[in-house]
Amino acid sequence: MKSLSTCLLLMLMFAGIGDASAEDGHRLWLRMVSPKQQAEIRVGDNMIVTKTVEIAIDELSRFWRRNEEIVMSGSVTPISDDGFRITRKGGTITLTASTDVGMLYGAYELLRRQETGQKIENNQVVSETPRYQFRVLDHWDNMDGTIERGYAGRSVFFKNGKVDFDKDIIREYARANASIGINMVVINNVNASPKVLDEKTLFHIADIADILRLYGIRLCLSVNFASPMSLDSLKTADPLDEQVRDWWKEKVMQIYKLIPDFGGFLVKANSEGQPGPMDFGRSHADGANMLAEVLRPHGGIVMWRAFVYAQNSPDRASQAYEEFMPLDGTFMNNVILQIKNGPIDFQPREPVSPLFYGIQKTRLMPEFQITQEYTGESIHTCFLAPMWREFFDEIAANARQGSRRHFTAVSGVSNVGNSVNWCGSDMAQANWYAFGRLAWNPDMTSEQIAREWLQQTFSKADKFVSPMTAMLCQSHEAVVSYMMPLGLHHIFAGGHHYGPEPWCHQPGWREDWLPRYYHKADSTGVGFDRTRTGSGNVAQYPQRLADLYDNVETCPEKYLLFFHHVPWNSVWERLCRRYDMGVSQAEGFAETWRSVEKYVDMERYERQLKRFERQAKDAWWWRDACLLYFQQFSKMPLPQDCPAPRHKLDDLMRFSLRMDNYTAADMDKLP
Ligand code: GCW
Repeated sequence: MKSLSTCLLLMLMFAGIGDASAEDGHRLWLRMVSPKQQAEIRVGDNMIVTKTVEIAIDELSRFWRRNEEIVMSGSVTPISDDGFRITRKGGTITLTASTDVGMLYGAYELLRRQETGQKIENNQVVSETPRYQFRVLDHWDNMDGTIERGYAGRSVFFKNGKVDFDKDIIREYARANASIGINMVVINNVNASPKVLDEKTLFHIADIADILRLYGIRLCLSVNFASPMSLDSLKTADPLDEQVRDWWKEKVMQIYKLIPDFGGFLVKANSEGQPGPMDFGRSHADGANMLAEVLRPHGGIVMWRAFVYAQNSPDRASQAYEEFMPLDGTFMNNVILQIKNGPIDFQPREPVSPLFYGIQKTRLMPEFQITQEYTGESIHTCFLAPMWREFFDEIAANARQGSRRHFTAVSGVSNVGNSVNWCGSDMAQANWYAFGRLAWNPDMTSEQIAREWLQQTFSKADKFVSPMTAMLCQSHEAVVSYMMPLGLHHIFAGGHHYGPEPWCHQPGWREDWLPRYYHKADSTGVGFDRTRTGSGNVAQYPQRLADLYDNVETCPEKYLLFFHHVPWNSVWERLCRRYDMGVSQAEGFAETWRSVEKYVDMERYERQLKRFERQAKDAWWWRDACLLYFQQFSKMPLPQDCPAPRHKLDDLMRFSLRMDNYTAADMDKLP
């Protein structure tokens, strides 16, 4: 064993991270305070001290405040997948890992336990390995610096068409990711500019990769399938064309020369206007395999998105399954199909995409959306862990029924931008945190995640943590209730996805971009008939689920209007009550927040209070807009004990919200 005081100099390099400063939210959940005297960390001789291990040592020596000494030790028997083991014997805690990244994860686990008051008992063994091999954050950042569906400012990677970043910010970003186990990031939008593969651009991207690598994170890129045509004037991007294959081969070699641990490509092909193999008469598999083949020798993967839907199809929910099921078994094994959790598009609630049950011979990864495109952007508090848990639980429940799909990766569309608190809203940081924690261990409960996030981010006082945990864990259901209860979905206006516009009608627009395609409200009832006698979508599910969803009596109420068109008299009252429940929950959020004021610093308190107040108003807006609009068809009165609407339908219909990205400054312009 050698003492590590020699590493102190090096540690100074990382000073600055986590220093006490004004509470602007920038420090995220990493608000650790250093002890007066740095902890001494001992390092076993069997360990190679890489730069990543140095970071682990630095974090522990600066922030470990307990009396136990820490010994870091390489593992004699391998611990798989960057996992770690923590044991305590008397006053010595031993952290064991087989890889340097495992050591770093172990260090963050120790600090998390310290910060959340979880003791490690004598002789206790804490042993963890991540459930999924790739835990991926997808950024929808454009090279001009804007972020598609981003509500937290501009890109931290790009500006004015170029790679442009602040090294300290990228280091802090990487550190935050590593602290929750994220090990891959895709830094650019799936609607990808070919320019990202330009040699000059790659050169600068490599600088970002150099920083991420220290924290065990592999950089990936979204690629435009027609890049060979745009960048080098090839006549085609046909994946079976020799020249095209050579082009990609060379490009990939160029990338690996600059970024030896490059993770791979994410591809949105033949979807929403993006080019793809089908433009050349080839299949998704032809396209994905061509890229997989050139990446394979370097250890890279292809994440091929299954988010496809053709114009004006009878049921958008069925499209991806129809397109991808016939291809199952034809993808190379370094291709992972990246499938959105639900069959439509990141709605507040959807059933699990049937592809997760159907696909058997291809690797899969769910794609969640951390950025709140459809759940209130950076204004509404909507803690998404319960929603993601619902997904994992349904997959697990179905696995017990015999049809099972093991996936090795999980991805989430990031909510990070250059705003001072990274996510635009302080509460939205919880979703970044929850994504990482669930990608590491999908068995964690939402309460556990909320609790530890709150303790680290705000205060450990139980009078703060308990009510706020309850509130966070309720928030997703509340959002579903006041926006789109009982299986309603996509009743946003085309163009923005913030407020309600169930009436939205734009001549010439694609039908499946308009709310009425989804709610199908008419004089006979409401909801999308996806039964066997309707669109037939239920038949894409395994028999047990298909039967369950097909029958209006057994269909879970939360999916009722997703699968059934039901008469008004059977649903009207329930609908009204759901909306009201959502509204009163949202009103409760502001109250809860006021009740914990003394535990929160001024800046974050005020900033968040405004948002909670807006959220409550928006809940009313949603409720009134939807109920008054539907009432034109139901012709039924609101139940007697339901409060009178606060808005008039005409006023709401006249109000037009044509902005994509809100800032808090816009909040007052809403109804
Ligand atoms: O959710 C929708 C968004 C688009 C997005 C697309 C996708 C990146 O409205 O902005 O494009 O899905 O996931 O490809």
